[in-house]
Amino acid sequence: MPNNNLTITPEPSRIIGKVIIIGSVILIAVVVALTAIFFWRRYTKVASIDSQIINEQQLLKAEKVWKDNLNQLASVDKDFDNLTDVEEKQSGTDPTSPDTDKDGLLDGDEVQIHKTDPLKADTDGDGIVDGRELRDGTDPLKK
Ligand SMILES: [Ca+2]
Ligand SMILES: [Ca+2]
Ligand SMILES: [Ca+2]
Ligand SMILES: [Ca+2]
Repeated sequence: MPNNNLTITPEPSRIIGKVIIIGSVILIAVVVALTAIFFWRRYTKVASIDSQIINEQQLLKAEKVWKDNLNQLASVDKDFDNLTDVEEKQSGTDPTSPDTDKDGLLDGDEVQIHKTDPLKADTDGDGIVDGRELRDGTDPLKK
């Protein structure tokens, strides 16, 4: 009677061969997985740095726009009297009136050219308003 068990039961060398194959498959899988994790981490790190740079650029852009707006706001002269709204606030004049004290001289001309008081129609108090003095050739700063 032939021994069928011999053909069914794997030889010890075959078992070892199978173990080696399974072992190397597991090893390869682990190596592939580790490599994948390594590259994934590296990629996500690079991506997060990229997004940080983009955020910084956006921030710089926003800051520039804000500064431009601020500069534009500072250079606005609503009433065209040669004083910007910001300068009018500093000198106390009305940014919506080109001649706050109604003496015939523009606020900007009083501050920058004639050195007269843009808030006083008659800077030197002699009874003649600044605009009239300049037209008459008298000094609006001296009585
Ligand atoms: Ca003005
Ligand atoms: Ca004036
Ligand atoms: Ca004046
Ligand atoms: Ca005067």
